[in-house]
Amino acid sequence: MKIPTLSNTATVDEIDSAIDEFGAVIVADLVGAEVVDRLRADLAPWIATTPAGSRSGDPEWQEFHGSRTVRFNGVVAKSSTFVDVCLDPTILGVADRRLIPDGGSTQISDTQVISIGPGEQAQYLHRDQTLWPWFNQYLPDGPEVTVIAMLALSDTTEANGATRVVPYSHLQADRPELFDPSGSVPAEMSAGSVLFFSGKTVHGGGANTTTDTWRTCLHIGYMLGWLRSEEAHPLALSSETAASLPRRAQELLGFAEYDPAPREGGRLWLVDFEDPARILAD
Ligand SMILES: O=C(O)CCC(=O)C(=O)O
Repeated sequence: MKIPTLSNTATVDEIDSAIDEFGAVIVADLVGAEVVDRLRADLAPWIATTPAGSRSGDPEWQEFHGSRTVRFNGVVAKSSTFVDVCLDPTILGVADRRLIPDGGSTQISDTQVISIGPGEQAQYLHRDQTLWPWFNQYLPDGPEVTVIAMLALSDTTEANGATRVVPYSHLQADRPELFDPSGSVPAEMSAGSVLFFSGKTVHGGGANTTTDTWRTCLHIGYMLGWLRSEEAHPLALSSETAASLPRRAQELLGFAEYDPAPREGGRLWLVDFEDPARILAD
């Protein structure tokens, strides 16, 4: 079995349907080579100097992060190109399509470079919606809480640690540890391709069995706008830089209010009843 792959002319509807059916889909060559090159160049100093392994002392985090994987957040502050990627009409369109019916406005939970080095073991299987574990009691139904766009910054292969996805796991309620890793399939793709998957889909980073090839991807987690994000973007990015971003990027990164309209509900993330984006602009 293989993860379905669509061409970069696929519509948001087609991508959304493929995620509904399989739990994940690859859109080949979605992000142009020029954008990928700029991202790689912007991020190269951090990729080169961030030590592999976890910075956490917590053994569970250490196992999750791996010992030969370079990871860091704060991509919005490290690459001005990131904004083009997170606003890409297809990438953001898929996130909005899956999240807005349930939640109002979409936000970004995390921006994470994950570069899996030679000799790394497979990451344990998990669901990204477990960041907010309360929702797991409603599996496999319940709202879509988070949608992930995993952009390949290098070619990804089974050998170098391509993300492993358990097909149809978004339609099941079993805990991730009950899934046999041998039933997972690798998201092999060329640089510039994007693996989309549901927060309900069981997956994990693959083992890197090569001796000399790094697998580098950018994980962008979009989430329901009224949840708390994994990353505290307003502490990673200066207010001056945030003020220069397009309004939609400010909304995605928590520099603007959450407005549920046209649905019922309160406005959230205000300063004295005011939209923070208006204060940023002063
Ligand atoms: O690196 C990968 O392929 C997946 C990583 C992942 O799922 C995670 O760290 O949450």
